[in-house]
Amino acid sequence: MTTMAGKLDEKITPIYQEVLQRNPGESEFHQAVHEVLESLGRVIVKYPEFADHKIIQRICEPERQVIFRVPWQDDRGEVHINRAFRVEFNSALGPYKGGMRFHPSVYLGVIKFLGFEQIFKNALTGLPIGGGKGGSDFDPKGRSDDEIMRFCQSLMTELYRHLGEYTDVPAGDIGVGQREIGYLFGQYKRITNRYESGVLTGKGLDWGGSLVRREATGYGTVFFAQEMLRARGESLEGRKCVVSGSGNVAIYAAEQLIQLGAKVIACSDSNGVIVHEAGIDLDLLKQIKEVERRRIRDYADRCTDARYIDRGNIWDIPCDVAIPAATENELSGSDAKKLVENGCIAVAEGANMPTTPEGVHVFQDAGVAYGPGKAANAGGVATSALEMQQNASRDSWTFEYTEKRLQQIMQDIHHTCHETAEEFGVPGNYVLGANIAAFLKVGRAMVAMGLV
Ligand code: NDP
Ligand code: 2IT
Repeated sequence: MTTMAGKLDEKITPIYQEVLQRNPGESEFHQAVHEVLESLGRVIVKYPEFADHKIIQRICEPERQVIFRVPWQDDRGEVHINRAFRVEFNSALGPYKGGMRFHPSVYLGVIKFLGFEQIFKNALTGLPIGGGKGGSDFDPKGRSDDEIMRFCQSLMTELYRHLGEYTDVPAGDIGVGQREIGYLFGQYKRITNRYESGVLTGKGLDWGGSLVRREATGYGTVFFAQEMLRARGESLEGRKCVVSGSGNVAIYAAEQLIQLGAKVIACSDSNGVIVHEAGIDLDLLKQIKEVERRRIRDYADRCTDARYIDRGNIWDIPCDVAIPAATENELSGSDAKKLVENGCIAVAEGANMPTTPEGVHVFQDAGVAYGPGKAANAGGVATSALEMQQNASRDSWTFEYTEKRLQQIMQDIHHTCHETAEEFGVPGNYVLGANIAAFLKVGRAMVAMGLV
């Protein structure tokens, strides 16, 4: 449990109190709402019409929430029951869009925090996508392919009725990658008798997927870090970097860091940390995580100059640039202090809300270039929207073209956040810049569409 570090405007405090009272026990959702509401005091002074239309209250209430049972059988025939969610948060800018997370920690509060963040992130991409998120408390660790398939089929047997390329378009997140999207798509296609490519993103390249979608979140996060450094006359070249996690986002953040001349010296999973001062061997990391689906510990067994720290804290490793890419609240106030003491100059969030509110304030007070997840990791969902564009036109783009589009989108997001922060009198504050720019875009669309 974390405390909320900043202050709310007196007109906004009662709105937040109501969110707490209407959504008891959902601490991650409270945290995400508080962070956005902290930024909005200046907005309602400048644009009182948003208060008249109760835009903040409306944005904090999901348009629709679906909770359902997912029964499935394991390989021994034993029956299991999981719970799944889809929170369709806001469709002012486009169909609900956001990933599905399979992890035992999933409950309504986690999906609501992620869905809420997604509204603002998706607005920042400049593409026509609303905000949503889903997931299940299913734990995929150690499950066979057949078990994963049966689980995905059972989940989609309920979820399909809520989806559609113009309605709600899921993708991956923790525990959901191309394999799971394949099983979900197959079942959707079978039930609906429609080859509706644009109903899911993160698909395989042979069946409607987009080049660069796999790499997009990690690459985009690094492009954002590059822009933050460029704005200060610095670069990533020769920088020592630490990337937490070792999943989809972490691996491709590491890959892009290396491509831009930085050195990645550490990564992690929920059991421990790998430190490899010579620089992480990406092929080995991909072999262990993507091909063999094993634990990060194996890296040190196969690479003798790397060290494994069981239960270690990755933020103790001195670095210039930190990329949290595992999960929410993985980087505390004391971790942030340690990073600052060790000379860290930039933090770009690949994960959603990985830094606690105390940690964010430590970075901001120390003048660290800090890019919040909803801006820095928006490259994943942006490329999902590019996948939808390709599906709608029955076309597929080259890697080079798609990567250029991604890079341009990340530069535009950085520019938007940077300029908005200046305009509202808080230069360099990407949190305020991101929250205000995104809120204005969604809020204007909601006002224009009337009371719906
Ligand atoms: P993956 O499942 O591919 O990888 C997740 C990584 O984070 C693993 O190394 C995992 O370790 C670690 N991790 C997950 N949960 C925890 C936990 N509770 N404690 C410690 N470590 C944990 O997921 P992604 O890479 O897709 O997602 C990582 C983050 O990026 C999430 O916050 C996600 O919401 C965010 N994100 C993802 C996008 C995408 O396109 N995939 C887009 C934007 C944001 P272990 O194997 O030990 O569990
Ligand atoms: O958090 C996120 O932005 C994602 N998991 C990706 C969502 C998407 O629809 O591609």
